[in-house]
Amino acid sequence: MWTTEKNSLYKKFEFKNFSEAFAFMTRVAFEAEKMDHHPLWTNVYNKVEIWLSTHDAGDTVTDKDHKLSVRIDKIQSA
Ligand code: H2B
Repeated sequence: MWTTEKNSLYKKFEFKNFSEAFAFMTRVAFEAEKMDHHPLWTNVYNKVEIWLSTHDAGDTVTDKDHKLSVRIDKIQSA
């Protein structure tokens, strides 16, 4: 579930291993690029943490962040 943290939408994802985590990140990267909306994220082994905010709107949460969060959830459950 996405929460609000540091003026961002935040969620932590956990996968079986690094390959699964990185495959997820690759899919998210293509989606983000399509939307011209790029996440702040970290990855350590099987964990991916994502913060979504809109820098162009003064680092606040906007509709673009909500849209990308929905797409990321779809990628995760695909
Ligand atoms: N990603 C995110 N998350 N927020 C932005 O405001 C943003 C972005 N702006 N990706 C875009 C790129 C902008 O900086 C460029 C110039 O299009």
